[in-house]
Amino acid sequence: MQMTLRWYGSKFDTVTLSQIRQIPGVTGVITTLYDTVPGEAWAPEKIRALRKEVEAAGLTIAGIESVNVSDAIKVGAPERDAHIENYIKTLEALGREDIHMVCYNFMPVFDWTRTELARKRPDGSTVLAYTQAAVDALDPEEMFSSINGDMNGAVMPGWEPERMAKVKELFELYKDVDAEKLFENLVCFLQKIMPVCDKYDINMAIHPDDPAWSVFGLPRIINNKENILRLMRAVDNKHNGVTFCAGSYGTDLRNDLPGIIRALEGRVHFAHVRNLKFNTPDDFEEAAHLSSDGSFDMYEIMKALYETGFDGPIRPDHGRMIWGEVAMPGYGLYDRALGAAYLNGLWEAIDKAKKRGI
Ligand code: DNO
Repeated sequence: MQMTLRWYGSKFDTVTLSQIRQIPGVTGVITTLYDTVPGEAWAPEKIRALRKEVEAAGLTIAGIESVNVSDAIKVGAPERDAHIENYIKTLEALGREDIHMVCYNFMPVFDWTRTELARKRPDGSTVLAYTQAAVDALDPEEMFSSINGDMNGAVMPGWEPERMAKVKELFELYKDVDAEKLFENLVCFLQKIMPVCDKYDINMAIHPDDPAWSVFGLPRIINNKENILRLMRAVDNKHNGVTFCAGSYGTDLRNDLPGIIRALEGRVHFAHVRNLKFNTPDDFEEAAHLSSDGSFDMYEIMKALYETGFDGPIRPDHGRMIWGEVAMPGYGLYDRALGAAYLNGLWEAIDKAKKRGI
């Protein structure tokens, strides 16, 4: 595996490449061209410039998170074919720059949903949190304004103000799209892009729905072992793979996280490893990465990755806001650096124990 950190680019991130370079064991970044519009093709020269900037800092681009899929592709609107053509052009351009992993999601309207961006924990840190009661009490627009104030001046991916201004239109677009239709549209998208992925050896890695159930009545299709395996079978190509995200599959306590990893052997191309602390099954907060701080066994998660031969990029995920840092919620430097060091420690211990036959 390659330990990485997500980095939003020098224009948008408070964390710098030189800081990332100093986290022990972190050798790459997961990044994106943040100011692109889903449906448009990425300019090859911008990808090249980004790559040069990252390499000049002594790091590599270990993958892209995300090349976003447009709503037209998700709902199967008339512009779908043109948007898929553009997606293919983007993949070609990434392949030519030697980038071989692309994370994306197929969630309708919202990328991920949290109801609080700065819930205070007993140790004084603040974290992202979700409580179903808050979702049930608000409509999507109200929810956006209620969390907008907590963004520390950052624009959160999936919650861009321009997008939220169109929230009603977006809901309208999805009104006839049920889970089956969404799944069909996803399969159609993947079938069309597989040839370019085969040509450039690009691993597509679908991010699960977060949380793993329907919010505001919108369909969710990538939320448990059965559904993700159905997608793997529907487009049975190694390049049709998965982002294993512990914090997203883990929102549903019925999901056995190491079991999902093992069932997906050979198809996990990217891993987001983080911990959640459940107060009730409907209320959770994003804890420190350490097993004992939350509800998941991080050792078992890392062991399942190790034992299934996972060799893609991995990253610590949303960190707590600690030590007075002001950054995009979930994406500060300090707690993610602690997370990377901890996950590297688990990996080293698992690796050595295996090699010594312990
Ligand atoms: C949240 C992230 C998601 C993820 C996308 C992938 O912090 O895990 O926004 O990047 O769903 O397309």
